[in-house]
Amino acid sequence: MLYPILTPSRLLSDLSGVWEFKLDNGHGFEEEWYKEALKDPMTMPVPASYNDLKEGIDFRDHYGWVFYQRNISVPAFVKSQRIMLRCAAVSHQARIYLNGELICEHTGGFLPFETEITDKLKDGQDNLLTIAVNNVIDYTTLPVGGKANMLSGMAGVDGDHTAGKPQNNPNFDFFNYCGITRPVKIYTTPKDYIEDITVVPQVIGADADLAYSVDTVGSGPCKVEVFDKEGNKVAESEGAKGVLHIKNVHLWQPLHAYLYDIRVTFGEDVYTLPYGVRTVRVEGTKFLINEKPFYFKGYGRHEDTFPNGRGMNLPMNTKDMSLMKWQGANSFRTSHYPYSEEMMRLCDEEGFVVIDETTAVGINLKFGGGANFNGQPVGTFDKEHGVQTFEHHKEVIRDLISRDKNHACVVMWSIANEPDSAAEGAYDYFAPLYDLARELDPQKRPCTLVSVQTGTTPQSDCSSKLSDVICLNRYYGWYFGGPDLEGPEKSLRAELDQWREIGKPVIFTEYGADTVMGMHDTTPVMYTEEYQLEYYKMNNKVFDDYDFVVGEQVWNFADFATSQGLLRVQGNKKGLFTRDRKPKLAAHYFKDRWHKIPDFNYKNNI
Ligand code: GCB
Repeated sequence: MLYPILTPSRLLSDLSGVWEFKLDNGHGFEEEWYKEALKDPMTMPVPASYNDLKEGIDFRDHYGWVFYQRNISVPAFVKSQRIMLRCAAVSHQARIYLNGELICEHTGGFLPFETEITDKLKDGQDNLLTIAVNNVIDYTTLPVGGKANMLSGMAGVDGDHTAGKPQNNPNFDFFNYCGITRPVKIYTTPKDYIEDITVVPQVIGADADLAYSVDTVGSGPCKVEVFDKEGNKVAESEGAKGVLHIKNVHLWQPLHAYLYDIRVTFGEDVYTLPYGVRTVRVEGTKFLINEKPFYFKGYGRHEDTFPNGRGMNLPMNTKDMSLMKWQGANSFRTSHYPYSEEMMRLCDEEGFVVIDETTAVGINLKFGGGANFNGQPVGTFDKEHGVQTFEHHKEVIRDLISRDKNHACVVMWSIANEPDSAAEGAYDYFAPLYDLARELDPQKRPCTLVSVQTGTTPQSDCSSKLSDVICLNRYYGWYFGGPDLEGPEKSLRAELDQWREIGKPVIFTEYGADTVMGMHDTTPVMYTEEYQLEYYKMNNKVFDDYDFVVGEQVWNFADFATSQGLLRVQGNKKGLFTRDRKPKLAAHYFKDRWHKIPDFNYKNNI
């Protein structure tokens, strides 16, 4: 799916701004709120998560639907074009009404969807646009929620305490922010238009061949041209499919990005795609970018800021990129959902390497003692009582790859975070999903799933067979041991000795310790900044001893909001930075360490 842009043939209008807003009282649909202007609405910015923008727990933890509304109209001069309404992300379920008519429904909170409105707009008048948004998560959704009303497993209590009023029970450790979290836009195209563009690079010596295909609707001649940064045309081709040959190609390199502009012309339609040329593959225990062994230095992150919640925050994206570069990092994982298209484009521009994750977090009923769904232990993949996410999981993989396939920054797909990957039925659930991702990705990037520490071994984890790279979330010295770090160090070494036998590269995609900014002690006791430092030093010392460990991504880049619970002091405090991006002690330690570790060939001499 193409990112909407302004081109010589396409108009773009961003509907960001202050909309009317109302929480559903349980009768919104029955009373047809979408048919006329909302009565007694509040104001609400779009894009943003609404949760932190008004006061009170009932507002923050509202369960169910909310209604957003505004008027739209388009200038008469675009009426000869095809007019599209596009939402970049609505968490988690959307129903869109135009002038009271349901025109589109979508499930899944982190990927774009669009609908044509050309013939639905009234000429010369305002049109009432209503977007109803539902935040309910359950065993059919991604991310996964437990039974409504039960207190979260992450809260550290057994699941048999029920809450008084309906509420979500996230089976994951981040606040269930929701709303219209990314921009809503109207864009136009000519009636005969470019629907999609796919480009696959192949580097041959100093040159590159870009195999392209353009999906079109209607008829017309198709031309593709490639321009370098100075605006010189370096390749061109005719037809909807073909190969573009670039002589002396300038490669996109981690932290040294280079983007060409690929301009596609189809009849009257024109679209320009920024494009980085690079290769990615796994060989033995090495992860090769442009044929050189790459070492991942960076983070698991969240799209989480105050008061935007998960709402797109362009200044913070820019600040985060600056902080990550200040630290000498080169990569992050989009834990635990696809990030905004704006962030992915920024990573392309800045040369940041991304492991691109789906929304599949919480496919693990062992959290909360297995009590999430029926109040009794249930197999995660139990056909009757387990998760019912498989079909939606396929949709998410399809939509994620369709959105992000052309990004140079994306070097690997993460199919899920911490699923119950050693459970009965896990292999059968995941094998078709890997097949699907591999079939759909035109660049055939490596695929992984991010493996949980509890209940998995290299022998039992289906990731050992399915993944090209083993990604481990490990908390030796935090949830597993600590404050003594000697025992955890031995256990970590013992585990790595086993992974060596699998013969695949290993990346630590999470390791970390909760740390309250400003809490210090001469003895590194848990929760102090000193303990976080000692914890990381121990883990890093071990990673450095294993040549097949090809990356370290700390948990987390910054502190972030979560559901309330006994283990969460106003959120998860494992950040190297606070939520407002002030560095803890360990941030300085990593700055020193990562600037000494080269992006390539780090482990060559071990
Ligand atoms: C994990 C999860 C992550 C949590 C983290 C923690 O394993 O993948 O979502 O936030 O642990 O801090 O407990």
